[in-house]
Amino acid sequence: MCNRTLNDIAIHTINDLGHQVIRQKVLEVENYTYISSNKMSDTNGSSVHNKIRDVPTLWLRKILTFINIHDFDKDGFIGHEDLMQLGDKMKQLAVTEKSKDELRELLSNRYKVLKKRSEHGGTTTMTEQILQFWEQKDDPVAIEQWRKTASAVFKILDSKNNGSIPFDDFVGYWKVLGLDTTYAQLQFDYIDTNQDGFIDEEEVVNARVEYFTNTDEHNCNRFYGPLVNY
Ligand SMILES: [Ca+2]
Ligand SMILES: [Ca+2]
Repeated sequence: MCNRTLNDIAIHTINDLGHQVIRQKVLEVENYTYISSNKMSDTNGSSVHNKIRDVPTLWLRKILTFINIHDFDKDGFIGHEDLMQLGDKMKQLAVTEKSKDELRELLSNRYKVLKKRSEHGGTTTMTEQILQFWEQKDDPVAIEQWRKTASAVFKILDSKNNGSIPFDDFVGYWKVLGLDTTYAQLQFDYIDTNQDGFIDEEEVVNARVEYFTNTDEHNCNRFYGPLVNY
């Protein structure tokens, strides 16, 4: 059963710059749809049009939220500079040697992915990043990578190195990401599927992967906080 309160939450904390960027980028997405649908002679054009038109609204808001909170320099997409800033923020959480190693590994892997993309023409706009998520959600290789990332995030947050995260450690993650922690307990309870009051690695991995792969309009997963509105 979906928690109604979670479902009703809209984002309040997004700053003006963030909001402007989101609005502008969503306009770009819509514009992209329009241009593509008018290029019917272009075989790729019509398939791109279908893809964007089919993207469910709630899923799109989840992805926009993910991109927005990681787009620290507010240029509209997640790039190298954002990765560096994420590393700086996550450093506050990585207290054990094990979690410091995990953070280095996580950043190095993400850096490689970004570098590889930029060498192949790269993902350089929000529209492209959204479409990429849309394709990846059905790609077992991408999903496996998401699992690995979630597992690394879990190990970074596991400050006592005992395979179990209490609410305090989870809320620390939301704080460094700059999320409104008012709703952190609701999401913590969502992740804690066996309801033992702690979140373990499997629960975190499942919740993070579900965030990206579940396209249901009633999905209550708010792994990255309240969703942006546009
Ligand atoms: Ca950026
Ligand atoms: Ca649990």
